[in-house]
Amino acid sequence: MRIITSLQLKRDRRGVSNIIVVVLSLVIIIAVTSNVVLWSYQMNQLDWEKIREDVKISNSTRISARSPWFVVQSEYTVNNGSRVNGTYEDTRVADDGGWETFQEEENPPTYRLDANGTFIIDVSPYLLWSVSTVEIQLRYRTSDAVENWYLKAYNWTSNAFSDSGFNSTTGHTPTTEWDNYTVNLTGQWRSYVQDDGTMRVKVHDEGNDGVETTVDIDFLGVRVVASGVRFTFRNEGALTSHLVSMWIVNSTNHQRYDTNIFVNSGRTLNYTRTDFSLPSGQYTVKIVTERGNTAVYSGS
Ligand SMILES: [Ca+2]
Ligand SMILES: [Ca+2]
Ligand SMILES: [Ca+2]
Repeated sequence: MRIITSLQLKRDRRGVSNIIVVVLSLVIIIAVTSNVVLWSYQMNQLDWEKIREDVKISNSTRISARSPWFVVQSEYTVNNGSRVNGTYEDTRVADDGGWETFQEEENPPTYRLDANGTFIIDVSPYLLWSVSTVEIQLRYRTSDAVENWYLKAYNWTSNAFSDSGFNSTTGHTPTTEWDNYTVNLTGQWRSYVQDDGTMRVKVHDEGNDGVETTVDIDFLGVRVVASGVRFTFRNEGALTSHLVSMWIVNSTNHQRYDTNIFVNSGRTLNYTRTDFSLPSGQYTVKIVTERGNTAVYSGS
């Protein structure tokens, strides 16, 4: 009787341990299978996105691009005359209702005004080798139209303010309303810009005259005209494309550039670079998307 009970107990224990083994095995199988299914689904999702991405380069063109305006960094130095109202910050934005007022020197019968400020061109997106010229623009208003007003820049070679080589050296005759006066430094611009982009720009009167003039300066800025490239991208896919790099390739050079461009589905996007130019002759542009797709454009 005792032997039979003992055998029965052993069989029950084996049965329980078999059940535990089976249950544990099932748990492991389910965990492994679900991970494989999930991983496979994620892979399929990425593959699906990659396949459906369809971005093209529809054009690339050499262009001439104007930079934004670079404005004065600190208060103007008034060499002749005086500052009577406002600050240099009022001259940093055009047509904003704020201006800085200067007055000719009170030394009758002659009145003079001469003020200059420091401007810094951002040379990281506008590399100096790509610059073809520099423009200076003044928006101002005078209390009389007796004399002309002049723009000059500091020539770092001759160490003097000058307008030598400017497209206009005859000054601007004011209307006593708000006037824009723009000069272009032509191919001579390089003498007026330091390697780090620093320029000094001066506004001054025509000369000794008998009328004490007040000058409101609403805006004074400099900008570069740079050569660059404009690319046109077209996203014909259903998903937004993220373009992460670009290659410019010709027979002698393969150059890679980082990009961070998003092109929405169905959209055409123009994208300008002024930190490099297209090589002469036949070239190929290749873009690479974050999903690993590429698009190629050939031009000359
Ligand atoms: Ca004068
Ligand atoms: Ca005057
Ligand atoms: Ca202003």
